[in-house]
Amino acid sequence: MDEPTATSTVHVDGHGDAAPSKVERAKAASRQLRGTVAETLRDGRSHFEHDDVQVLKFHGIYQQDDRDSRVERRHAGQEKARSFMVRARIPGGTLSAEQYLAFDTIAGRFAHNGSLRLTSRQSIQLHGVGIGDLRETIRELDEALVSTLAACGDVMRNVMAAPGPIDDAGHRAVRAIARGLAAEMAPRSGAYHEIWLDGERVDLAPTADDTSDTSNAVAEEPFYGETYLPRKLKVAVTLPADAGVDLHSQDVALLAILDGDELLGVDVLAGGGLGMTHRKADTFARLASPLGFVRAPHAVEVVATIAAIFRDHGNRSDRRHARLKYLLEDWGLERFRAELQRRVDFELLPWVDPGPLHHDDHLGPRDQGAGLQYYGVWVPSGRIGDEDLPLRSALRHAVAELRPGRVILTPSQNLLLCDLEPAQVDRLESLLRAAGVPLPSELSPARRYSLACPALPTCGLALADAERAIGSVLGELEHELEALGLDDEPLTVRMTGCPNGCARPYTADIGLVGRGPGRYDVYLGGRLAGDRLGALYEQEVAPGAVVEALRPLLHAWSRDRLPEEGLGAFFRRLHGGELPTTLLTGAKEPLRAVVESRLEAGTRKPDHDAWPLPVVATDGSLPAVQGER
Ligand code: SRM
Ligand code: SF4
Repeated sequence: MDEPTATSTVHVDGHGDAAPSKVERAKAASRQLRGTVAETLRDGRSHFEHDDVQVLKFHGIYQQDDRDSRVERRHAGQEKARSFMVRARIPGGTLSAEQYLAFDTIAGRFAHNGSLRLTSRQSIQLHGVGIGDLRETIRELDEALVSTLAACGDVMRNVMAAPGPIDDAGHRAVRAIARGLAAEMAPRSGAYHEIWLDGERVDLAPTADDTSDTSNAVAEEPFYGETYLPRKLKVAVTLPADAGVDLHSQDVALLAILDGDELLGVDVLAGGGLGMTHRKADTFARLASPLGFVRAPHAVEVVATIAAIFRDHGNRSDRRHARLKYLLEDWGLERFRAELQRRVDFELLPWVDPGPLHHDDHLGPRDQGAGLQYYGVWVPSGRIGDEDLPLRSALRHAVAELRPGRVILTPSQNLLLCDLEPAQVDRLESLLRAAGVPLPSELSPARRYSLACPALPTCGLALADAERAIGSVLGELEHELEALGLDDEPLTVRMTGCPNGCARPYTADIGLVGRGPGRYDVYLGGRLAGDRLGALYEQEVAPGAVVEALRPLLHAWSRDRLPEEGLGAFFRRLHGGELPTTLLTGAKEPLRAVVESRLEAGTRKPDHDAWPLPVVATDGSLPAVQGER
């Protein structure tokens, strides 16, 4: 591919007349992700300083501290209890059994409580790694052929892919595109090897304080240049039959369109993203808009070109506005499309109707084809540890004994053991049962589909608990739903410790978003398919008061819902067409009072289409999803 290269990169420019952000300056001075990371490690320091903290992210490493002990330590005049989160890059979430076992071993040696944390983007994080163990952690992952480079930072992040291990043409195509993208968009800098693996330093001009000569930067990073992207870029590849990657939350999503076994091409969506900031009305969550369709050979190039437009025109002054969604909003879809078309020598064709999209969490025993089966294991909030439940030991035992051909991580923080004989699936279930691990068939839908982010005590941005708080909320909700006869109804509950949206709360039926310690904003109106944004229902609710806040609505749902109508859809119908917005901003008034007064007046009659889709493309609407869950 000749185009796109970094030759047109706006080096350390800001946005318009505005100065570049501190992070832009740190990137430019880092000499392709080197900074002084190696020196800090060599000198045995306890932590990294500011610019290196930014550089480290590109290596998949976050400097964190134990938020639980922060105040106490400050009062005692002690340093923060610092440690590191290490995130891997695992395209499409696919690991071999050996790689899974390597993660388990490494977590046992270096991570807090030996736990592994599956992420909402099909990856694994290790928390609590000491600074002195970082090199060994990365070296051992490298030996297992796993990299952490570009798991974080202003690059294309871990590419998500339809998780089903099915060996059909659609899944094969999706996996091939995801692999192609991961290879094409990986940073080329030798810094990762120098710092973590072989220690050999390649000295590059320009030096830290001379950023004017960019020729070496472009030579080493032909795509990313010296300042990489303005912000992260999240990409997913999927197909209508297995569309559970939350494609509308992605910066760029590709939806494979097949005719029989032939891959015709991909529908392209762009500009999704969920992060926003409380009380900052100019930040918003946005669903990706349909851009068009490109033929199969151009699938990788269309993403690389969108990334290049983002690289060249994204906001480099204000990181709150640096995501692709803001560029799309600033420019409008037509200008963005025109720029994309101008840069490529293939045609951007009209969006192809993909038909209904099917969401599948792949949990429990499933046929895989060719006499094989796979089994989806439910992992509460993605945490594989041995503390509350001996899940880590049970999975280690199962993977070591059964040697599944693949272990696939799903976008719902779960894990699939694949390529098994039917008898092995029986054995797996008995191992899980013996360890007391709940089987998917034993879970309520609310629990099964739930997601929570790590939040406290590791996340530096958390305002409240999530992973540690969701269990009690689910328990109370299950109780209420059971009493109302709704315990079998599919329902998504997602909880985050802040409005950044890491567990994708705004597209859930019920999204709980941390506002402060023990206080959550409640969003309603999404659904399992992730293609609807919710709206703010109530503010600052304590976890123990969530069910109470929802009770009138839950009662009305049990009474007046239409067949197949999920809570989010019911809420949207109740509110009719009067919900104000195409975008969800941080400045909304909560809707609870309006909804409750409607409920007192009686549920409005069905009017499914009245709720405007949050973002409707000029040339077509978002695809329909099976049912109205
Ligand atoms: Fe996230 C930042 C965890 C998926 C939006 N996210 C963070 C950090 C790194 C906090 C930080 O910057 O210091 C969190 C680490 C916490 C910890 O202790 O582990 C963190 N994000 C996660 C994970 C682990 C949540 C999970 O429960 O699985 C997910 C890791 C995915 C991966 O493997 O790469 C994760 N984050 C997401 C998603 C969901 C998705 O991508 O599908 C989103 C919403 C989509 C989006 O990007 O808009 C998301 N994370 C953010 C944001 C808001 C970004 C924005 O531009 O608005 C931040 C804050 C930031 O980047 O400054 C953030
Ligand atoms: Fe941290 Fe907020 Fe993301 Fe949760 S949503 S992991 S609290 S940044």
